[in-house]
Amino acid sequence: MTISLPTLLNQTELAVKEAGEFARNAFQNFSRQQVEYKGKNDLFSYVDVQTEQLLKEKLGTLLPGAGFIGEETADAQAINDYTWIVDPIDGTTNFVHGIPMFAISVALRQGTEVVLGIVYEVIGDELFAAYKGGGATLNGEAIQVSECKVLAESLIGTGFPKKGLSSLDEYLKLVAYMLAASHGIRRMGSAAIDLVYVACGRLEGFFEWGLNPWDVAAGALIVQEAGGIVSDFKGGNDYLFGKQIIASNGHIQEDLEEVIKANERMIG
Ligand code: 2AM
Ligand code: CA
Repeated sequence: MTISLPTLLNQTELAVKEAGEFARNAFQNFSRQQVEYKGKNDLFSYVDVQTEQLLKEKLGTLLPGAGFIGEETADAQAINDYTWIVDPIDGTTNFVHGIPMFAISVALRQGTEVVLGIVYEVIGDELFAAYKGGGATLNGEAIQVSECKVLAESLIGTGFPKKGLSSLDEYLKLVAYMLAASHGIRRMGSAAIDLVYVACGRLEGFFEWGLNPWDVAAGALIVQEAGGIVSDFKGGNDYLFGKQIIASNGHIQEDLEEVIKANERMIG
């Protein structure tokens, strides 16, 4: 199957915007009584499920036969030559608390390579997009990572561990170090948004562990296409399924790796 990535990206953007419209309306009418739990601190609602359903239907028509890995879809193992990797709402905890910072994340994987990615920050109406080799855009305008060269002048995104809090002490040591070594830390509550903020130069770097492929697949490609670097904690490429990710403008990548390596017990 031969596809044109720029054409497919345009079509995917339309599908994502339509799903965004649904999520935006749902956000404006949402009540905390509608929250459900997959586990402790693991929230979701009908909005996650229905947004994913909407996307699944639309994306299915764009690329018949493609696999689909979505956060909410239980039988999600249908990996194919082409596979969609979808988080219908990244930042669900923000969503259910009425914090307007959440995103729809859609990536397309061909074989083992992510070739297309969209992160749509719904309430801010900011659509970040990239396809392999085509650069990265925000609402259609080209974006680049920041030119800042030193950690001391960098703003760093991260997320706090939610489950398996056994490594919390190590994590807090890392945060304490990073706070002193940089301009500060931001915790957006959406890894997809953290990543695209690196891509457009609002953040210099980002690190987190315990994330799933649907949280990072699209954002990681967008960072790379904006001139940045993405790796696992050891500097390798296992950031999609490996549950460890560092992303940066490239200039501070080694600094971030060094700092995280120094917390070796944590990265295991
Ligand atoms: P979500 O909103 O789609 O659940 C916040 O630091 C990031 O961690 C978000 O991308 C969030 O994705 C993700 N996240 C939230 N709960 C999680 C959990 N229980 N396990 C792994 N990742 C989680
Ligand atoms: Ca989600």
